[in-house]
Amino acid sequence: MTRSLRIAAAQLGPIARTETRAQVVERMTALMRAANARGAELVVYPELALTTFFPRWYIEDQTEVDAFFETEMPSDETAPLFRAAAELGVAFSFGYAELVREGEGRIRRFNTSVLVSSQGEILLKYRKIHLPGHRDHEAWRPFQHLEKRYFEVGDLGFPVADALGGRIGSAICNDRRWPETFRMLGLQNAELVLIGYNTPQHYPPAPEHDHLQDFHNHLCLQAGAYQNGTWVVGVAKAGLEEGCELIGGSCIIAPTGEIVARCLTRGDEVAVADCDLDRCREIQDNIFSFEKHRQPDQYGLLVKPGT
Ligand code: CDT
Repeated sequence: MTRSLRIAAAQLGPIARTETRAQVVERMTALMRAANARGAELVVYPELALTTFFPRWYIEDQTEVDAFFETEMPSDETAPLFRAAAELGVAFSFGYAELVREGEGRIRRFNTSVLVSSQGEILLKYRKIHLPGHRDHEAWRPFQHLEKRYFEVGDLGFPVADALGGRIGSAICNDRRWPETFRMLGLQNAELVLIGYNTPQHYPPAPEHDHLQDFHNHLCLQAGAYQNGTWVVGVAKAGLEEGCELIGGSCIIAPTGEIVARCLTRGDEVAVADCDLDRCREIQDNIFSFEKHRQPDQYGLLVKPGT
């Protein structure tokens, strides 16, 4: 039996602050239908897909911040996406801001992504571990990047799920820049890694790298794929969003590190590819056979606290 999965990277163009979740879900559903018309069995959306990228603003009123978070999934507003998936028989993955109420009034907030079966079952949940940016308002910046303020570091580790005929892991945006993310998934024999992102073209701390943002995006995604012999799907929220230009470049990458499909615009767009999960073996059994060639005894520094 073939283990080929037809996957769509469903890139979203900009989402305005005034845009409702219902409007965004309508756009996402249209992309799902377009992907399904091309035979896709899995549709992958970006990080924080349901709203504008709110960490760009310093917001003092916590109630206003919490309005960007979801307290349940599915919710009334996201239900149409789940219904469309059931109707079309496609699985999907997307990111959202997750607010969890625990005992004694404790509230926790995470930058989360889920992989959902066509029947609405959550197959995999991941909470972002590498939170970029800063915690306090920094007036010198043209826009803020307050993920360290609004989210806690994810508490679920780097899980994988045996689903859709393969082994699937997730990461979120800045996670892709860290080889440890991919290696944690690679060590669990991941065959497919789903990654949504919101990456500004302008990087205020080192603007001399602005022209390299698209290059660095693909550099990390392609290296992660090759060095772990896994398929990678990277999906952007792209375009000029509330005055902040976000890169696009959503793509599907083979275990050899080659980009096999990619979006060409910075708007709503799907890119589709057939991903034969058995191709992971070409890399995982040979050049990057961990069993044969890794030297973990020599890597102690990697896990020494404080390094
Ligand atoms: N969303 C996210 O993680 N974005 C970061 C922006 C650069 S760090 C401020 C990224 O790594 O793409």
